[in-house]
Amino acid sequence: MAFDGHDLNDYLQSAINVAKAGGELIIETFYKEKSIETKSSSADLVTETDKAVEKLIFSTLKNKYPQHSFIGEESVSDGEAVEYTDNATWMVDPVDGTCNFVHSFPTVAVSIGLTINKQAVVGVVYNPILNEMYTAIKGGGAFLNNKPIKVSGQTELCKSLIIHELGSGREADKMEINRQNIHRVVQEGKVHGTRSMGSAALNMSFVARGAAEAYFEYGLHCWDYCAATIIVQEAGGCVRDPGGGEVDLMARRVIGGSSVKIVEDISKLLTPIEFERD
Ligand code: LIP
Repeated sequence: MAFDGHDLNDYLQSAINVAKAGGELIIETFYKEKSIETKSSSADLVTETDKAVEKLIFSTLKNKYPQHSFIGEESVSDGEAVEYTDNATWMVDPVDGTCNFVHSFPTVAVSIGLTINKQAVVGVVYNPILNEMYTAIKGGGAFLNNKPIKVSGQTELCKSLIIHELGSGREADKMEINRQNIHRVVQEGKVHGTRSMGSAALNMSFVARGAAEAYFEYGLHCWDYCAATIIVQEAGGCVRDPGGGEVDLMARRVIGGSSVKIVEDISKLLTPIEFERD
């Protein structure tokens, strides 16, 4: 599949290969004791494995695509600037769900997305522990372990299962708005239930596979939702900025759902939580 002169199939295959290699490192260390450091808050964690997986992914993809740009969770934490342009840009979260990884809770994923002209066009979300590989390229459909997936298509909020996250920030005012948002979605939306898996990439992939109707979060980063954005879109779902309009990968907020109606109905119930852009 070509996009603006780029061979998306080649990029997808490279992302799949390197996600599997990164996944091997996660599997090796998953049940071992980890050395943990904290970043922006006591709940924002990083381990040696996060760093090793990002290093592996970056060195492999930079070697193959030296003209491309790269944004990675751990590189940015180490002070690298986020440079987001129209250039082909890889957005990498080596271990999405680091807190889960630390606790050997099996929803963790290597998340590798690619944007061209600021649009997500390739997405790989790989959970090596459960051996689930979600993939998509623009115009090519979405897959779980090579089998096509699609969203549930549900349009009624009162028949929906909703995923949300507390996030890793611990500022009291933001946590309070988050709590009120969830409360409103449950009470006013009369939803079937809510879930939190601790990984934005997997949360969105669950919407893509039709296992939940929507996911929203404020405060996450571009590397958490870039790959899964194209996966949900290619599964027939809708991904937007919860403030309205197209999804904005730098806005640190996202809502993805099984239908435009579900996304709009939930968005109306949400009070925005402000974060500095990526
Ligand atoms: C995590 C996200 C999750 C969010 C956490 C964190 P990490 O990514 O996937 O949805 O709630 O705050 O950002 O830090 O484990 O890669």
